Amino acid sequence: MTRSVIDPITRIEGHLRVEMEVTNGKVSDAWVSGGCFRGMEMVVENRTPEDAAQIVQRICGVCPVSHAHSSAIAAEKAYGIKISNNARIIRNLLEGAQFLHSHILWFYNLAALDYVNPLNALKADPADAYDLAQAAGTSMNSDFVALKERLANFADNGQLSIFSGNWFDAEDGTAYQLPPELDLICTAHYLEALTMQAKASQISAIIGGKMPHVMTLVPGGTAFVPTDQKLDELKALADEIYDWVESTMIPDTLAIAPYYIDALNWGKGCGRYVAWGVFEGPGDYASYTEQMANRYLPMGVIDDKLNLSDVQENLITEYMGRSWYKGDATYTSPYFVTEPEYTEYNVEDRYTWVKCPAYDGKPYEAGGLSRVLAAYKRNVPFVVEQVDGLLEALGAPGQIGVAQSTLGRTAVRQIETLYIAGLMKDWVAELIEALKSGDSEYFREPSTITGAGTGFWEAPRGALYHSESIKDGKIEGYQIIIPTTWNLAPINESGEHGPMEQALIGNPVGDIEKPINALRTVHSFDPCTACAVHITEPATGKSFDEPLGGEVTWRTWHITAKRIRCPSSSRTGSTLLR
Ligand code: NFE
Repeated sequence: MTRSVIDPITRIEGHLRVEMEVTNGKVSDAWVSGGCFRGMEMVVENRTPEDAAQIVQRICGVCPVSHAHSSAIAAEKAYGIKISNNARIIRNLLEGAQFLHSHILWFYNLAALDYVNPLNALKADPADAYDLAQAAGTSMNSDFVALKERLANFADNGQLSIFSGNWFDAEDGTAYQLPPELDLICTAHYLEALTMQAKASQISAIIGGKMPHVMTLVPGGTAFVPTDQKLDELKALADEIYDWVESTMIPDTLAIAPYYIDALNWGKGCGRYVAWGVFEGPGDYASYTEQMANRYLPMGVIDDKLNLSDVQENLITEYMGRSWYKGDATYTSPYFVTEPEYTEYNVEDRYTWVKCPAYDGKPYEAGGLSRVLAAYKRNVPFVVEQVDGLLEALGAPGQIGVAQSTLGRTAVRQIETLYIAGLMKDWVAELIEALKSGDSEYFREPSTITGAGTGFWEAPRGALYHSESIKDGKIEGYQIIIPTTWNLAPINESGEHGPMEQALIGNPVGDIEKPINALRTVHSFDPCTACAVHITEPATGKSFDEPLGGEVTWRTWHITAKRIRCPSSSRTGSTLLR
């Protein structure tokens, strides 16, 4: 038995440590630890819900729109507002643009370097790369000859820049399996992906005023009023992103997958899934449950036998006993409590700032796989067709279980990306039609400013929950459960590991220093520890009722707990804290 530790995990958002027990070449036990405290709930107390929708976006620079959306929905539920049709479409476009940005970023720039070795591309014959790209049906828009020269210059200078610090030499150089020509193609697309992310963020900025941290998503609807010129710009951008996702991201996934097919055999995790649903559907609804079930990516709770049910809010709990919070209570939604109390890093006791959310007392996975499974179980036609096609391409027709794996989790998210890219085109067309018909309602005033509500929504990384109680327009209590909190949950009160910990157990480890398969599994969840936990702001003067008392040092991270900082983005935060 040996311990293998990855700390910090790179190519994610935030600060994550993974500790594993390795026995006979496999992970036999695992603990994941988020190394920052998030106190955003405390920051928004006594503010207005309109302020909260702005402030909570500062939880993260990658998924701010989802936080604004979930917060706005919570306020709308508290105030009894149903938003207008125009607001619904515009907010879907804003959310969709952020999902596309995040999914493209994740696949190419965060996860792909676990499978693609740009240094091996130096051995590629560019002419063969064009032939291979054509055979794989993937795009040939980049100049493979020029790219190879660029990579050679990088290597000659000994400065690998964005490609440095990876584990391309893991397992004595056998961990990366792609032929050099496919490495060259995917490296070209890695760079194209940066441009496509910028285009997705352009959509966010057109509608949201800026990105990250948009200005126009407000409780009651939207403050964005489209003009013909802006609609033209949105249409052009949506078309371009769709074409790229369809012609590049999907075929690349199918080209890479056969070389790592073994990764269908591990990384399953807890095998239970939560999705609250995202992208509001058209028409009226009689209940919140009906609203969530009719979203374009619908709500669903899926148990370990893959049975689907509707969400029941009172089954959502948070357990404190293995995290750095006071006591070991299990709280039930919406009566959650955030009282930080750092002790020490000890995997036998408390070892993370991430709380332990559960549904019906059990760990549940959140994310793209959860959403796609919920849509599949609810017979969303595009998703059913694409998932069946993917399973066939992976050599497992009809076997939905293979999606429950490291490679499956990575691949199905591309289906979701294509689905959302297509919906973006539809929503632009729908908005143009709505405006032509003279619909000009964007915002609805509340008739009361006291109440309580929960915003069930999705961020790119999964099920997102903001819940608030409001009295006379001021927030009395606010709680958030972030997607990555579900996935990075520590051991629960029954001794069961959280979803990522379970997914790591059983992973083959061929190189104790560079456990690349564990890294592939971690990245398949696309964790954002910065979201799952967070830091609050000294500049606001906001302080805790019971400060933690002095400086807490935990490995490389220093948290001055008396006056904690609320970064405008997680990256800024990590830099400031170092
Ligand atoms: Ni910081 Fe986030 C997303 C949220 S974390 S990225 O997506 O909420 O899971």
